[in-house]
Amino acid sequence: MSCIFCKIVSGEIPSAKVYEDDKVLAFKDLEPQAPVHVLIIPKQHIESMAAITPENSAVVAHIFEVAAIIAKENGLENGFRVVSNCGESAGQSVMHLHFHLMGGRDFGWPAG
Ligand code: DGP
Repeated sequence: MSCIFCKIVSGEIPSAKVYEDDKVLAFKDLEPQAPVHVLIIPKQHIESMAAITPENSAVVAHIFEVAAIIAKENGLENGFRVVSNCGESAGQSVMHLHFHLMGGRDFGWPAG
């Protein structure tokens, strides 16, 4: 298994966990871009948003439920951003589906 996020799921690589259940893991990003920057990932290896199908999409809905919980726990009442970079042009660097939950500062739009 070469996927670094699969290694974080298995515990082979340590992470600062903020949420875990049987389907999903959330942990602090190593290179935070905001005061709160958490990565929320499915435990199952899915390469990216481009690999979402009717068979595996339920975990995405669950990830958004978890995002709302984490945002509340971190006091992000003023707002937060959830981003999933998909593919090379979007800057995806880890090929395991993940959602960046960022908050604690103002964000510009459009991003990038
Ligand atoms: P992206 O560029 O959208 O694929 O985001 C990947 C993010 O993953 C990037 O913000 C840095 C983070 N990251 C990479 N390796 C590790 C790691 O080993 N641990 C943690 N906590 N974050 C990592």
